[in-house]
Amino acid sequence: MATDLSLRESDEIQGDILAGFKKDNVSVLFLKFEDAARARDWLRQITPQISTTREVAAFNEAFSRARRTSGGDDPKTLTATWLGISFTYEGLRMLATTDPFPAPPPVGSGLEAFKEGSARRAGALGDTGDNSPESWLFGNGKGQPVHAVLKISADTEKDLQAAVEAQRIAAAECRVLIVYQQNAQTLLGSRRGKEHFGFKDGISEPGVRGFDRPDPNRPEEVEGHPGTRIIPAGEFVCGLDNDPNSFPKDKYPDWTRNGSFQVVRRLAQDVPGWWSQVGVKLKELKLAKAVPDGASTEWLAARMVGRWRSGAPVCHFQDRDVPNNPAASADNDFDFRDDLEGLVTPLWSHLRKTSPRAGLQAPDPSRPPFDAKDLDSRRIMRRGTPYGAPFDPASEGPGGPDDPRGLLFISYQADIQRQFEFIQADWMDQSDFPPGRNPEPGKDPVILAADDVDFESRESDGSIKHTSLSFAQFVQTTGSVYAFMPSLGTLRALADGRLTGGQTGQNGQSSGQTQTQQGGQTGTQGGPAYPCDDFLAVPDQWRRGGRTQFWVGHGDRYRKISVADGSAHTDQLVKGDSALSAHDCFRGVDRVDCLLPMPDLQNPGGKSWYWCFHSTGGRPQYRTISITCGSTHTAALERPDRDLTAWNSLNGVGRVDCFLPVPDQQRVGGKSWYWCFHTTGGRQQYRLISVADGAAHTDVLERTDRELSQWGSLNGVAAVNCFLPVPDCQRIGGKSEYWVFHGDSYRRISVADGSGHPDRLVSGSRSCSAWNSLD
Ligand code: N7H
Repeated sequence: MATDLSLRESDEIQGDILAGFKKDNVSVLFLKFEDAARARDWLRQITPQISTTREVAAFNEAFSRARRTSGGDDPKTLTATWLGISFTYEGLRMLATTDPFPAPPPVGSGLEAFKEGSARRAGALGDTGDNSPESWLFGNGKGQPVHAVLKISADTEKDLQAAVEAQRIAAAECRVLIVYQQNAQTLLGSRRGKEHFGFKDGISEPGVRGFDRPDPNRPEEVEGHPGTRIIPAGEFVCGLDNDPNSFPKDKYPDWTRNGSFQVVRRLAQDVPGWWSQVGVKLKELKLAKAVPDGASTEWLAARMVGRWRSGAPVCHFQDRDVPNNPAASADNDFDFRDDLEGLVTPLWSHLRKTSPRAGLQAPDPSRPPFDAKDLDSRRIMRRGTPYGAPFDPASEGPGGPDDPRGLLFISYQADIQRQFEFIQADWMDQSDFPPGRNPEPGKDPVILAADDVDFESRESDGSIKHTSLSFAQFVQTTGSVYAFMPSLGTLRALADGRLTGGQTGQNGQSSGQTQTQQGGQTGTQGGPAYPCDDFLAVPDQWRRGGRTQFWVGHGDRYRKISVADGSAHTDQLVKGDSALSAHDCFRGVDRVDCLLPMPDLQNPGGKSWYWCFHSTGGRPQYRTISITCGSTHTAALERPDRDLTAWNSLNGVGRVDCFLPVPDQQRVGGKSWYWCFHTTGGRQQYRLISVADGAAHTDVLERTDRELSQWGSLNGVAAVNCFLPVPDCQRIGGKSEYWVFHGDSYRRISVADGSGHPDRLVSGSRSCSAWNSLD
């Protein structure tokens, strides 16, 4: 059975939730709306720039592939800048002009936690004393309110600055104030991938059903990541299937569907303080003869975390760290079942406090330990990045002991209460977790200490010795916000002042109630439209009897329509939706990105040939198919999938969206020229390529990528889905006309023959629902 990885293709779920941004440079802008109507204008403007899971997943996959090909170096030319947007409860209410919770959310639920916000939940979370909201830099509920959180992630500092500057201008124009900006960046050199205490982070993230490929031999775990359990997507994305122990998926309000709740916390780390405490505690343990003679500060610190600095787990590498061992650093294949007492990895270590796996003894010791599966509903998706310069005792400036540094902690979950808050309040901050033990294990000494932990060691007679260690706290909460990261559909609805309405199916395209009119205004109209992925002219039905027939692809379906010649270009549905999977030649294809007719193989001997581009499983590929002319139009697979890298001219392309044949350069001198529109690094660009006639169909990159803004006729279009030639307006008076489909709208443009191929907007964007055949 084919593995369902359809979440990788989601245009609805924002990037970063399932497909992490994974960028070195991050800026989080905490925003306040001065004027709700202007904030909606701002949202309408930035929504097309918001990353989707499909884009980020495809990029990450292309990046990893290029890295493997180059023997481990980062591909310098593959870059992307990602944007993610989320809103606090007050922010949602202002945009939607209505209360997102007309009835109070269920008591004790994550929805209630979101509505109350981080500052009001502070007491229960250990955010008291030095950690209390009074000293927070944002989200404290008393200073400037936070309505939205914009996360910007880029490969280089320069790209980040440019993106932040553009967003500053866009926000200022719409009276959206930046009340706080927190920059963060991955540490460099030998510290890469580590947080400020010096430990590798981001190793253990949950796998997600429908997004991560299961291992054929251990289907409950992610392929290539032994020990990483695959858990239901509904634990992170509201409204999707979730664990039976979780908040019922159908009790989430409609506007949350395909969105995720986000926790953002600025956690300041006192690095010298933390390490000197470890040294002091080691001396105490040595005096108590509770540790082996050779135990070092590193040895104890590794037990506090549960992993050594390199990431190697203490349970597999008990005596010392194994630096420069990539397999050990990524090792996640353990579950503590063989260490229920915590003699190897202490029960109070950060790892076991935040994710006890299968090493959690039930309070009644006669009962078996919990199964790791029982704790699936407590997992969170962590997307944090360190901020501040790394500690350097010799530095008087950046890097000095007083220089601010810490972790910009970000997590995604469907239920803030059952997931983030439970981990923090009921596990990390509870001395008696795991429960029923005497002495109590103690709190998490990495983050939430000011408590005694019970250090256990084995005596020579086999008995267990308990040594109490008192830890002070060296991580301080200095800002916190609970936000909601909506689906793309809900973002469009919010920009229209509604909570729902722009909503779509699970991975789907927008239902088309948002219409872009000429001039860039947005309004609503009509029934749902049929957003088009691609058009293919039926080979022998071009302008026959004054009508031209096309197949129109949409997701995993297609239909047949016809368009009449003449000024009205009346369109009709010829045949309703069929499943792509009904044809062998599309087997395994989730969605066709575009079909390119082979220029010299159109109808020789009653058969036409096509390259079919698709990015099933997030991997850009193409296959060759043929279609026979005549009444049945039988389609056949001629050559199976190959990677896009087989095309010289498509080097570095993330996903091919569509080709526009250069009208006066088709089969001229044995070559045909195309503008190739592609999405790479999260944004659409276009390049010019040529394909030669002949068996090899040699392709050449004729001109490298350019921005869409070079096309005056595409002004305001974020990405073109496909071009449809207006059948009776091809090369008439030196001009060819096309309908350009973008989002759930279309417009009409013309392209002139000759050098420069000047383009012109013929008529502005309207909803696709204006087509009878696309309703
Ligand atoms: Fe933690 N650290 O450096 O010690 N964290 N964390 N965390 N954390 C983890 O396995 C750290 C914080 C989790 O599945 C590692 O990926 C620091 C909060 C969870 O085995 C390291 C801070 C919360 C895991 C750190 C901090 C969590 C985890 C090992 C704050 C939740 C996965 C790397 C300054 C409320 C556990 C890895 C698993 C791992 C550190 C905060 C949760 C090194 C410095 C607030 C669920």
